[in-house]
Amino acid sequence: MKYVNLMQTRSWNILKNHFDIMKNVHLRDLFLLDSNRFKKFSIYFENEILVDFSKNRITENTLKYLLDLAQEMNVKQAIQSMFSGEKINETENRSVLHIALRNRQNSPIFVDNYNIMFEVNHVLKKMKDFSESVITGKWKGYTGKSISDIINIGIGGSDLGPYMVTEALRPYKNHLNIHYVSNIDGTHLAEVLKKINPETTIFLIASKTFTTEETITNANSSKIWFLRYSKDKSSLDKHFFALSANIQNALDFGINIKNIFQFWDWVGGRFSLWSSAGLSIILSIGFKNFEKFLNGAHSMDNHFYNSEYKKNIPIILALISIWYANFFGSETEAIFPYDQYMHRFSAYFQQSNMESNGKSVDKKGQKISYQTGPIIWGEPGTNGQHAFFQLIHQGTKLIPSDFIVPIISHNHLKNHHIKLICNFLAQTKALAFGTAEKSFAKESTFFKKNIKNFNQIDKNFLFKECIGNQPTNSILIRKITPYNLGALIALYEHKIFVQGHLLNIFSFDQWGVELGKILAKNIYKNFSNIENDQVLDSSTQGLISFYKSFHK
Ligand code: G6Q
Repeated sequence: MKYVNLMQTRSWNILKNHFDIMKNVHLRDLFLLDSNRFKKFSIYFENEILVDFSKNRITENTLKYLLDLAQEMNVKQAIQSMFSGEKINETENRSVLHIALRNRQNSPIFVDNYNIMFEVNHVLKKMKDFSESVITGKWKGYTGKSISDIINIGIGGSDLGPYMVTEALRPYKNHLNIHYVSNIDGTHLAEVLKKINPETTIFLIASKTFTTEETITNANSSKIWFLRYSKDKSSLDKHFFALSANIQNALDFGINIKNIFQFWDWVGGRFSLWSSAGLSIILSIGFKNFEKFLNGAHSMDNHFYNSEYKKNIPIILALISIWYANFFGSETEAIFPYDQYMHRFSAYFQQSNMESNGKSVDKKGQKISYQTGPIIWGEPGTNGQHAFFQLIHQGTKLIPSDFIVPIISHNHLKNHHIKLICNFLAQTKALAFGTAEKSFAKESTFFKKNIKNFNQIDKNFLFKECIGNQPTNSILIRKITPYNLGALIALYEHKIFVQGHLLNIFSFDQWGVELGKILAKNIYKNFSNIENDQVLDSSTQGLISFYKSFHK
C-alpha cells in the first residue's frame, strides 16, 4: 500500500481553510440553524445500536471534507489489506487478523498461503469442549471435586480485554468464580489465593509470548502454592492451562500439551480477547453466549467492510476524532459508559487506542509533525459527573467524549434506569449548549431563594456560567447483550484502525511496551548481583541504594 502523509492531501488543505470558519462556531448555533441535525448526523446499526454524532462541531461540509480525506487516504483499500491477511504490521512482519477469530461465515483467510480458519475452528472447538466440561462439573480437580474458581493470570492484552468483557456480561454469568491476576505486586495474587481452594481451582496462564515477567512470576508462584497442597506434579494437568502463541515455553513451564490453547502471532495482544486468551470469558458466560459475542463482532466487521464511507460508523468516528485532535488541538478523548457493568470499558480502550496509536514516527520512519493518538480516559456515569466533569463543563480544555448508554437495563430497580438516562441526556445537553447566564439563574434554586430580581447583575454569574460547545457522541444500545457488546468492541477496534491509517503510523506494534519489559529485567540483575554492563544514572542508582539500605 502507498503511504500518504495526510497533511499533503488536497482534502487536508480544504479542511484547514474550513477550520478557520468552524473554530468559533457554537453548537448552539448549529442546532438553531438546522433542526434536522439529529437525522443528518446519526446512524443505526441493525436497530440495536444508534450512534448520534450530531452534537459535534461539524456541518455537512465538514463531514464531506472529512469523508473526502478518508477517500483520498484510501481507507477502504487499507481495510481490504487487513481483512485479506496482508502483513500490515510491517515492523513485526505480521498479519493483523483478529477479524478471523470471529469470521462466522468461515470464508477462507490465508496467511503465508495457509487457510488459518482450520486452526481457528479447531481451537474454538477445543474451548467449547473444555468449557462445557468445567461448567457442567465433569472436569475434576486432583481430589475428584468439580471446579468452582478460575484464575486468569495475564497482563495488558492478556488481562484487560477478558476482564472487561467478563464484567460487562456479568448478567450472563454462571456459577463459576472468575478472578484476574495481573500485577507483579504480590498483593494481587496473594489476595486471590486467600479466597480459593486449590482442589477446585484452575489456573489459566494467559500470555501470547509466555515470557512476560509479571505473568511468569505470578504463574510460578501459583504453581509453587498449588503443589504445596497437591504434593504431586502430575496434578498440574488438572489445574494448569496455557493460552499462548508460544507452545514451547508453555511446555517448558510444565503445562501438558493437551492443556495448551493456542493463538497465533497474527493476533495482537490487545485484540486477543476473541482468541483463546478469552477462555475465561467462555468459562464465565458459556460457549453459546461467546458465539453470540463473536457474531456481534462479525456483523460489525461486515458493516465496516461493506458500508460506504458516509454510512460507516467506525470511519466517521475516527474522522471526527482526527478533526478535534489535529485541528482543534484536543489532546484527550473520554469514554463514559452509563452502565456499571462496563466499568472497565474505558480502561480497555485506553490500552487499545494508546498502545496502537501512541507513535511519533510515520510509516516511512520519519518524525511526525502532527498530533497522533489521543489520550483515552473515562469512568462510568454517573460517578464521573460528581468528579471530573467539572473540568469538562468549565475548564479550558476541549474534551470530545463518547457516552455509551443501554436503553434496557439488566436490573429493574424502580426509577433507577430512567434517572440514569436523564443524567446522560442532561450532561450531553449541557456540554453542547452550556447554560446561558439568565436561564441558569432561573433554574437555580439558590438564585430563586436569594435574588429577588433575576435581572439584577451579580458578579457570580460569571463564575457559574458553563459555556458549552463540548462535543459528544451518544451511543445508545438496546441492551448490553453478548451480541451487542461484541459489535461495540469491534466498532472501537475499527475506529482505532482507521485513526492509525489516517495518521500514517503502524498501529499494531508496541515497541515502547517492549522496552519496559527489557529495562525491568536488566535492573533486576543489579538486585540479584548478577554482573551486567549497565551504567545507571545517579537517580536510579540512588533509589536502588536507598531501597537496599532497608534490606540488609
Ligand atoms: C498488547 C501488548 C501488551 C501485551 C502484554 C502481555 O497488545 O502487546 O499489552 O498484551 O504485555 O503480553 P503477553 O500476552 O505476551 O504476556
